Amino acid sequence: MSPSKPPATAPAAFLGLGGNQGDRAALLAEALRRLDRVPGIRVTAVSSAYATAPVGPQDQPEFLNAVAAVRTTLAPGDLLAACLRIEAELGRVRAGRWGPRTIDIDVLLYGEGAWTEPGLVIPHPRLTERAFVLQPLAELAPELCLAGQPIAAWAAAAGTRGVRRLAIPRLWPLQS
Ligand code: X6L
Ligand code: MG
Ligand code: MG
Repeated sequence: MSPSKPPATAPAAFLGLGGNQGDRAALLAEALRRLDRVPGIRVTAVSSAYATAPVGPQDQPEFLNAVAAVRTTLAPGDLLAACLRIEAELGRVRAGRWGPRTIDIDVLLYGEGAWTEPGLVIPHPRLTERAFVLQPLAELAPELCLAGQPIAAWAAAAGTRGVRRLAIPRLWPLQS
């Protein structure tokens, strides 16, 4: 392992990944590989992939969503910058609000903390409403407490409508 990989004591963060253009599974896997290769980011666990109905504008293809746990020595803003760089590398074109995308990588949680800076709010403000992130996040961290309730309770409240867990593709462990 590279010496630049964060130690197990580095803050744990959770990233939400999703896309609905191109080879969605290959793009998710490539995004995870690129995240893990960033100095200061180590991917430690990845949820199942989920096929999810689009939320917001519905005249677009079905999404593939997943959540990754990472350890990072990067500050939240630098973690977000790495996510946005990988989105751009993987062909994301920002066309209109909430439109189709090859890959979207959101910083959902960073340690126990709350952070706000221009362009970044942690915890992600709509995290507690969206089944397409709560279901995969609940696989990785069901007992993690968010706004007074465990993730599992938020996930149960959000339900599974429009969200289907897939046995394949398995996104983890990363293939070299
Ligand atoms: C009214 C107006 C109600 C807008 C909801 C919801 C907008 C979610 C944007 C909304 C509204 C979003 C994904 C997605 C998007 C994704 C699935 C967003 C940003 N990203 N649907 N829709 N997965 N299934 O990753 O989350 S656009
Ligand atoms: Mg985003
Ligand atoms: Mg998003």
